[in-house]
Amino acid sequence: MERTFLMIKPDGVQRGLIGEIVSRFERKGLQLSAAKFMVISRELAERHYEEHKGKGFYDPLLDFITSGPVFAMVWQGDNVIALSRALIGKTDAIDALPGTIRSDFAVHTNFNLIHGSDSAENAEREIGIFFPQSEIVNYEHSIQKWI
Ligand code: D4T
Repeated sequence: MERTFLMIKPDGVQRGLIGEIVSRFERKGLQLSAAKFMVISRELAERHYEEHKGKGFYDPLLDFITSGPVFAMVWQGDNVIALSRALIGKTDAIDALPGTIRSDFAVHTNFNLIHGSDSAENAEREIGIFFPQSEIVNYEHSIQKWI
């Protein structure tokens, strides 16, 4: 089974969308493995977004992601990386398909509510940045046989 890192960004928290967003992943049948409500340090933000260093939106992105609390999570399930990216929608809300989180709630690319890992490699890297092994909960998700 695959794992991914999802994070409701400061705009999603401030707009009161944690419950709405989490419920979409729950209803899909994915399994929550870890969650943490926290304010990201500058150093952690730099590690998380290192692939964007040097781009025009990098500094504003770091300012934004450290500007308030985020809700960081690990989810697991078959194809969870692609499935969660599909539920989230394209980066720019204009391109996001109706019914996706970004289409339903986001207006601007820099306030796009949630991050989702885009590859297995990045998922493991990001999970490792945010969660020590001891905070990841392994348990039997009894509905899995029906998903
Ligand atoms: P994240 O990584 O936050 O899940 O977003 P995406 O995977 O959908 O998009 P990304 O990595 O290309 O961008 C990371 C982050 O930067 C913001 N951003 C992006 C921005 O403010 N302006 C831009 O032009 C782009 C491309 C939004 C998401």
